Amino acid sequence: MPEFNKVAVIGLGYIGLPTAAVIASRGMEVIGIDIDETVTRTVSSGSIHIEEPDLDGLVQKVVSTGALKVATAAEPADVFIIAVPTPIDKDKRPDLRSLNAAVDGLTGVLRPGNLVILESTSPIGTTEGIAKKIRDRRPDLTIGDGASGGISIAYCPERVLPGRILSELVNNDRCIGGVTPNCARRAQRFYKMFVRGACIATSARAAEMVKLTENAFRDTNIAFANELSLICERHDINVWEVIDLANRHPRVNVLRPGPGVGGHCIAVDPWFIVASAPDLCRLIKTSREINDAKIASTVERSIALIEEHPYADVACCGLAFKANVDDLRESPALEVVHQLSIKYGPRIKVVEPYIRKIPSQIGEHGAQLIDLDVAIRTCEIAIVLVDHDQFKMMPLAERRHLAVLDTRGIWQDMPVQSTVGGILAPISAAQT
Ligand code: SAJ
Repeated sequence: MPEFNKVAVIGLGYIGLPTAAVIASRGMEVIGIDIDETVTRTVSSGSIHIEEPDLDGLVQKVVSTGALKVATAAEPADVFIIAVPTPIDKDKRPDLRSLNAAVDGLTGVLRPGNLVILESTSPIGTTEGIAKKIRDRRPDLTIGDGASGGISIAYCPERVLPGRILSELVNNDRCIGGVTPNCARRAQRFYKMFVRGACIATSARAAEMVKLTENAFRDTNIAFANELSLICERHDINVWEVIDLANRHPRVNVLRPGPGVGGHCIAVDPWFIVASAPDLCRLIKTSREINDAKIASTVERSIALIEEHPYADVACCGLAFKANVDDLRESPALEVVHQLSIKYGPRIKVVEPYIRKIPSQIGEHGAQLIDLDVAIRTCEIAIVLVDHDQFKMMPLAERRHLAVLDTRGIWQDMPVQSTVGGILAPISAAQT
């Protein structure tokens, strides 16, 4: 009899739904649990509520075979995977309300020998806190190895990149932290059933710190690139050229500057570390502040360019937090366009191929969502905020008339006289 037959995945978002679908496709019985009935309705009809390559086909398949079912409350299973949002509150401290509700929901249905795994990004000590809560509420259960009837509790952070989730879920290495070594080994056995990457056991606290470290590391590196872009701008040097040339050094790999850092992970997780040791977190906190400040400087640069063309319409290219996704959460592009729409109203034309409806906070000022080719034909100014492939592929001949602020460095082929920190100066007739 296999050790793990039925798996409950709590939270059917960007991580939970693909995880549930992949596990179901490996022959296990999966129940996807979400408190949002529109989500469970969508999934139970074999559809999806998020944009992710190939996920629709996989969900359709596992729902139609009955391997993936849904519910709005926890029910008994062998394994529970918690994949609910763990955002920050207005004081930039972890907001664990969804996580606590998920743990409360599953405590009542736990049975001896269950395995409980937390995948949500969490502050250090959260997994041990879950073990304590379970011990307090269910004194009939012990924590330990499933073989002796104990409940095993582990932390295994998700590491997948939106846009490549299905492949990274299976191929990435996993770091698995148990509240005891036996808990880690048990969770390792579970992940090996569907993960091709290495599954490495550690303690729960170390695994929590590993996850936060990964995203804080990336945030700090992007902050370096963003700060560099401002310094290059001051010195009238093309930052993209500097980065390309510096990266030819065998031990240098500068990341790309942009309009700020978005998404629900990198713009959020470093604050979990800061909240845990405020007196020690100088670099991590400053990096967050540098990346956040890039939004304001992008707005400032946009205004400077728009003011040079008092009657021109402005094509704002991209709202998503990064290339080739539909996700607008914590998106710097969305914030930049929001601020420009307040100032310039109907002159703002938004191009975002991944959404069908303009967000209300932008639309209410008269800005419209239009197609890229229309925007390029009818606008004189373009502000590139996201490096979607569709924007990259726009031929030079069709966009050479534009005055461009290219915050992502994707249109570096424009025949300009000077490039200033990502700004491609407007081309005069004499220059072309
Ligand atoms: N960005 C830049 N310059 C760069 C790279 C990224 O400005 O050179 C910006 C992006 O445009 C975006 C933000 O950073 O606004 C974050 O994008 P990302 O692609 O770096 O990361 P996410 O948020 O999509 O996913 C990250 C990943 N973490 C790391 O790469 C360390 C992913 O593996 C995690 O699973 C995910 O966070 C998560 O859920 O924690």
